[in-house]
Amino acid sequence: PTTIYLKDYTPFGYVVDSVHLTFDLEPHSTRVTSRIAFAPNTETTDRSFFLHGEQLKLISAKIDGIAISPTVTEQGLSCDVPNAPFTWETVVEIDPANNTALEGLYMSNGMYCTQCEAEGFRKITFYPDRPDVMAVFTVRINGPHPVLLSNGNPVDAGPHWAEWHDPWPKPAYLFALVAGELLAHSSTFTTVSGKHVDLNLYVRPGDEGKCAFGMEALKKSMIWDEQVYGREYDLDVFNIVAVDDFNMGAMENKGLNVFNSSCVLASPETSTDDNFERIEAIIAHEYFHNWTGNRITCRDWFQLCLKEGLTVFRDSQFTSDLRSAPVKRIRDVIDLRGRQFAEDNGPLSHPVRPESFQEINNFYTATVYEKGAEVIGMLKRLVGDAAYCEAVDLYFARHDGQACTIEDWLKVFEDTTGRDLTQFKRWYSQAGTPRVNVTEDWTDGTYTLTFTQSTPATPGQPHKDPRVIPIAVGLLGSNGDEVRKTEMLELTEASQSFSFDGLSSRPTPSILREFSAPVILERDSTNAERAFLLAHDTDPFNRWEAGNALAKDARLNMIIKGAAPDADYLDALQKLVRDDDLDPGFRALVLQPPSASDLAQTLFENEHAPDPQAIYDASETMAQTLAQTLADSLPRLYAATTVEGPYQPDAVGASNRMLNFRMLALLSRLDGGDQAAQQFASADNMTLQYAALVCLLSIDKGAEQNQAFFYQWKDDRLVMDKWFAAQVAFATPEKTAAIAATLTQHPLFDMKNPNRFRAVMGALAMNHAGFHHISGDAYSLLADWLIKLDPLNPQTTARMCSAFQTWKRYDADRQALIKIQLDRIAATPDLSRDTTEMITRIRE
Ligand code: B3K
Ligand code: ZN
Repeated sequence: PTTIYLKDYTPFGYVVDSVHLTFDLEPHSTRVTSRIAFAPNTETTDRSFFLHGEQLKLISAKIDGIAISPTVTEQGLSCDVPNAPFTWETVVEIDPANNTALEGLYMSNGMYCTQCEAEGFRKITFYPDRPDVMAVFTVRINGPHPVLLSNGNPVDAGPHWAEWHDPWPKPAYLFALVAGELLAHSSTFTTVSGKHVDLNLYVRPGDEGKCAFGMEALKKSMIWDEQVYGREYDLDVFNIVAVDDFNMGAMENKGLNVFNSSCVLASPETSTDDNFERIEAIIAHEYFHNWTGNRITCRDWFQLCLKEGLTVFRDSQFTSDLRSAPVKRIRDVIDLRGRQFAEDNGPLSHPVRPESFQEINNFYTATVYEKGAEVIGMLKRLVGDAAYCEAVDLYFARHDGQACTIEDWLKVFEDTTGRDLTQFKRWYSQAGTPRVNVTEDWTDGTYTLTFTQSTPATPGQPHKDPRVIPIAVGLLGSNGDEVRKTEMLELTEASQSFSFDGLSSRPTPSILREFSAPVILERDSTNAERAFLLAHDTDPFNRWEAGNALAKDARLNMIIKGAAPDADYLDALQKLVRDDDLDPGFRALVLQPPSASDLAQTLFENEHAPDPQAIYDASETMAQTLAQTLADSLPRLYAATTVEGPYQPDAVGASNRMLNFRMLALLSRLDGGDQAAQQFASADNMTLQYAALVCLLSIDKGAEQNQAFFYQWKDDRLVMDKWFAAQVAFATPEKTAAIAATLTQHPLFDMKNPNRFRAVMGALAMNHAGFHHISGDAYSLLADWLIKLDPLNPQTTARMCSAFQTWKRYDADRQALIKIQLDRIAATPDLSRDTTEMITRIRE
């Protein structure tokens, strides 16, 4: 496979003035007629003419009306063209019904839909399929379906046809088409300047009762973007379509967002609080792309974080504004440490802006998205809120309608603030998570913090230079008062000290408040200090972080030293649980056990090969001890967090239910699951029903409820995904692989549906002790299914290979078992480019 390099970028020799597409829809032989106005690109002298095209049957090609015979390969087509404006016309035939890769035009339950990002448009017609070629599209669809949709505004329609025109020039990856028997849940929105917009959420018949929440989330997003970023919507319609077979969450096609149905459909009976929050965030994310991604797009795919990092940052600001900001921040950091740190500290480590790739779909990663968002957050902390707004305004004013780079993005900050961001740019070019070590000194009334930064080598990057790291620090006095408000220290050197004068006594530092930079902070601390911070820190994130450090240390001591559950930790939690002034969601997060993979990563960093079974055993013992220690408080707090009245997916209710779930989980350790069984039986919403099922499965009970759940929900695909996943995710280690294997034989298991495949195989990989069970059964089961799925759906297969990315953390036996599977996958004949690249990188 060929490797593509950022440094090799050159513009295309031609610009596209307009594109006219006609689709004659047929399941196995859809005809796509294109008429494209090309003109020489004055920015380059290179006039070679190559159009991408894959899996297309060329029927005819013409230049200015004259038939030609271009050279066609598996990748595309080339031919001689005039060195002057010309009209290009082709007719091609494609087979959507046999498209199981779910890229390009494909069929899902009888409906046609498209997924073009990153390079799927080339499976629809011959085209310069690169984001820096932007054009105005007009699309005509001929087909018998009642709903025929494309980007932009509707022009006209008749029986069995519809025409759409998108006035905003866009790259081909934002093209979309949908056709099918769909129902619309409709509403309207009036923009800040008084423009009327029709909003539609299209779903399959039967799903119309699950649209209301998504529609409200869309309107909230539209208002928020006007108010916070000054961004107004720019078409007469905004359409969203829910699709059951989809490789990822959703896609921001201009005016026609396509969503995985799991990321848009919601109802109290079928969706949990977490589902509601996630749906709200994804709808916002895709909507926000209209400006950060669509109006201003990426020059090339190396710049992916330009749109993704910024849009993730925007959607987390949105969720923080609508819900609890501290809870959102804590959850984001848990997620970052779980997924991005694992990636950044293993064989798949790559910079936020990668410098090479074989298959770009393999770079839609936690690093590009979540670390990309953290980088924007750091930039905002460094320049301040007002300067951030000014720079972003300039970005929109200067680059609207353009395909941009990270350099363009940083330049608006340099121009508005006068700062030199050369060193800051290392966040985009250097892979790996910086370690920041802190020591402190207290001499003659001066308190000094000394920070030392270093980043371990990552693939292809043996040497790392120091980065600019914003470190938010506050100081607390002995009674818990803040003696120094939060200050943003800028660490720029490999090692640097910061002093604080005028203090009457040695303070307790609160460092890296709000998790001000995506680094690993190394600092010697005591249980007493952590308990103090958990009780008093004025920064909610660090308050949680202190509890999290206690929680992790207590478990690590059990694992490494065979210690008993730590009394200080148990005591601190007892105080926390009794503190009714604290937000229930916050308390739930402190009570949430650190994830097994987070513990494994920390063990590995401290030169202990993690033993997944030992991590599991320690966590079980801790849960049992915690339940006994908190026994008196559990029933009271369980009752106090039971939300009365009909279910509402609001933040306050969800926050109470988070703590309610923690209480039930602990209660189940004491009553053998009686309370959970009762809750399961009486639940009138999925949050409570699913929580009860999870509590039961986690103590290896609930067979009866599991079956009842199946009969109640077997006709609801999305709830069935939960059913498949829960049984695997919460299985005990020795049973996990067998349960997953049995479920793959279930009549409702369908490997072609990515949600169902991920429900079983994703849950298998997430069940840490089960996946890494020393039998090796889970490793070989996952490999079997990756090998089966690869010829059908390379994208989903490649993504799931990352389950193996942490393999070098583990002991020699497990490494040997995993190596066998990696070799076996690598040796599979005709393995896709996607999976080949992933396995090669992981094996290195
Ligand atoms: N931009 C899409 C992701 C496309 C993934 C292609 N493999 C969704 C999003 O980030 O909003
Ligand atoms: Zn995105």
